[in-house]
Amino acid sequence: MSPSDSALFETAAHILDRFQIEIPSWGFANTGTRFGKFVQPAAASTLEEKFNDAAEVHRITGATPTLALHVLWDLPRGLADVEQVQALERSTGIRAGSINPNLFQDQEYKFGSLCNPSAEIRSHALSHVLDSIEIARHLHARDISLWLADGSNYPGTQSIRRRIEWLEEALIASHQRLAPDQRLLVEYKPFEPAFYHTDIADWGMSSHLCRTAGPQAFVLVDTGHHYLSQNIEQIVAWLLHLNLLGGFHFNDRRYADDDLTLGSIDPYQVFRIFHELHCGQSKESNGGAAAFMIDQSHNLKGKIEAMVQTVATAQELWLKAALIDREQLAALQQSCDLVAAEELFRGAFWRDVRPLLALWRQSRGLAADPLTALREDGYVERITRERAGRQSTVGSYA
Ligand code: RM4
Ligand code: MN
Ligand code: MN
Repeated sequence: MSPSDSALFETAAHILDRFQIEIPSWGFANTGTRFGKFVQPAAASTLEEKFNDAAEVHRITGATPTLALHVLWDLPRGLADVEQVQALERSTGIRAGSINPNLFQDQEYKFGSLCNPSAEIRSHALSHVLDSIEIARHLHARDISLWLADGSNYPGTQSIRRRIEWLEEALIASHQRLAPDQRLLVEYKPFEPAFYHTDIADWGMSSHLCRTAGPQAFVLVDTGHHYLSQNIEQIVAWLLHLNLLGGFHFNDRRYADDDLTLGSIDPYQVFRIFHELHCGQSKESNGGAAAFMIDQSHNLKGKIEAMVQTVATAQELWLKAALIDREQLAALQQSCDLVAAEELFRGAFWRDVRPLLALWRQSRGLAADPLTALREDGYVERITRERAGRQSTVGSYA
């Protein structure tokens, strides 16, 4: 290696060593669309299987030490299931990541959870959030990640204003229960399942709610939760400016909340978001305090393969964006040298960093090509054999 190559490698290694991304337990389970599910024999159906699959992804990529958990799906008995999670943490080396309350599946949430007109249902929803905070505390999980399906389908059928007040009350009460090292992440989404109004529809509403709740509440940006053509990197820049960026749910989309593999449709957008994060803080950390999480459902692709592909894509785009010469870019921006600034930016995007990543992987005892390594190590074949025949429940739309 020439001196300049080895300096570049050192810089890249420093960046990659610090890059971690959280994977979701639901990414390993059978999921589908509202029209039905195509079951996969290798899909995880128990929490143990989800932890094992997460450990395999971490073994191959070295970048996914934590697993996001959904309370209803992964800890159906609430606090009573914490011990099992702790045992799985010990046996797999994977730690519990963000804790996701589930306020959208119970029948009583038909007209909303924290925003339901019924005080009784609102209080039931709030106690589930408080239980989730307690679960997170026992698991030493920093983040409680809140997504509400609340909203309405027809104009005039709900009081948008009353629901804002109920939401504020619930988030203030939730924030009071946080331990000093915990955070409440508030996710927004413009529509679906509600099709007329959604109670937390965009980053402005989410920002207001975080500010009202307290200093440990932050906005969660799910890349699929925007209207088409919205400038997500500008939202990220604003949230960084306001010190309100809590984290991301990464995925890609073509039309709506498609939950496709990160970078499969528009890798340039992910690069642009990553550039804002690199601008926002020093290169020391993984986007500052912002939690990087994947929120994808792999309906057609093999689940573990899709997850490994996602992590490798995230690493490539993170590294490309990290290597932008930001000093030179700042000078070009200052002098309004538009084409030169744009070419520098685009040039960084087009740079092939895969050889650098392969070198880094080898230097850290990982396989140079993670997807080939996954295919060769036999894990997926083994679980396909072991788990086959156990998934018989096929959900359908009607
Ligand atoms: C939502 C949102 C949440 C996820 C649920 C299952 O669209 O992205 O983060 O937990 O789906
Ligand atoms: Mn999400
Ligand atoms: Mn979503």
